[in-house]
Amino acid sequence: MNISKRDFLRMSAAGLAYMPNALSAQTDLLSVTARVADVQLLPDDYGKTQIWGFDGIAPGPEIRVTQGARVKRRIINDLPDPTSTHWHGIRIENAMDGVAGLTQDSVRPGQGFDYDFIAPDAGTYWYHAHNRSFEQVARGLQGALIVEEPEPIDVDREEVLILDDWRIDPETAQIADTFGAMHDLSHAGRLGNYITTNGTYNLARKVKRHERLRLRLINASNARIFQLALDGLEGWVVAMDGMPLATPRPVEGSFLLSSAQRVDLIVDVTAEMGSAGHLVHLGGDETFSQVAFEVTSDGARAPRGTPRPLPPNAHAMPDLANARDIALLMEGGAMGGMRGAMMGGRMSSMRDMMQAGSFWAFNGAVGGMDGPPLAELSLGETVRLKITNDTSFPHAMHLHGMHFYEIERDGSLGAFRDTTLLDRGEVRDIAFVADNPGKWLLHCHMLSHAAAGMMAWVNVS
Ligand SMILES: [Cu+2]
Repeated sequence: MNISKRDFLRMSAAGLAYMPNALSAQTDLLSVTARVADVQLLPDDYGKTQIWGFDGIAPGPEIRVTQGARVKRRIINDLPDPTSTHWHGIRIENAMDGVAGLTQDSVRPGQGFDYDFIAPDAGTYWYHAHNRSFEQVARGLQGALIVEEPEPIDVDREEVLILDDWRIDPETAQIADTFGAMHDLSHAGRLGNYITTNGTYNLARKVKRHERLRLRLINASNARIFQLALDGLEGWVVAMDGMPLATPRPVEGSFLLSSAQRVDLIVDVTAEMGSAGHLVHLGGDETFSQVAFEVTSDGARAPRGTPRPLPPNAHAMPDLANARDIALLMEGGAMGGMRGAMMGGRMSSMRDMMQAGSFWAFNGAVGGMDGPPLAELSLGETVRLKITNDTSFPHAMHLHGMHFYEIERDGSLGAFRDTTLLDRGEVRDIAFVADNPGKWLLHCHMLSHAAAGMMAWVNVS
């Protein structure tokens, strides 16, 4: 794909003029440099892989603050392409949301952007590139953003586990340069052929029997829906997308974690001394150890039973009785039967859409950031959004700036999330209080889908 004329104009606009690395000594801002690097991503008998990473690693450096503290980072762009950085799941002020083309200009090579915001909610979040994200995230531009509770949680230790998949050419050990491939745009997105946790394929940790761990799982992949289970670990879900559950829920069987979703588990090691517990990834007919927890010593403590819930994050509750109803119909893609949609203000055939690299429509129009908002929302009002997935693929819909409740079939409030997974044909209502002013993206987090039309935004004022 070429840089659009509009992006080119943005890139040529005057910005902060300084050289990478030159200014970081003159400021109290910590800097992170997005840059190209060669890393040992594959097993040792393969060569190194060139990635794009924050500080040259993938995942990037973990950013960790206490609830209510400021996150201040200068992100320096030492990449060949413009970029921006999104802080996924944070109730952030709009100007810091990092969406190139909506909340800020893209940051061109050799320049930087100073992000400075408060992290109001404890939980597991992440940061990632948000310009040509279907390419830049696939190249490695992502990392964990952890907001700790003010008081320590009753666990022995915690592990941040960033699940990712990569599309690698095994002959060259390089990331396959197939960004924006038609098949990915129109089918299930860019799925990889090499799965990692924290940048390695065989992550293992030594643990004690009966040790209690908090596992912070982050799915940083472009499109993969991980089906996960526990083996030799007794676990409870204590938070989803950063937000605590009122009552920890035992992990029974498997659970799904879509692109961009997070789950916090508290697990007790039940595997025997000398064996291992596993976070298990179920892939088709096979199961894999995503992470191994090798029991190398006997803990002194016995099993502790159901953990206490994490302290809640304070949020406004939706007023469903007075909610504004908005519908979002998702159509298109391969085997979707859509014949055409509005594109650039004109009714276009699927063939014309394909030639423009667009395959999907929201409410009959190819989505993007250039058109009008899906809705103009009044600050503080409750929105009830009915999302209908009338396509042949699952989609992971992400709202920026505000968490939402999934509405259960009986009308009650379900999970409080920032990314909701809709299976093919599924209809789901979500509800949120529009209490954060600004322009907020609502898009599929299968990043190839977002690039191909599954994108909208709302304006809260
Ligand atoms: Cu999608």
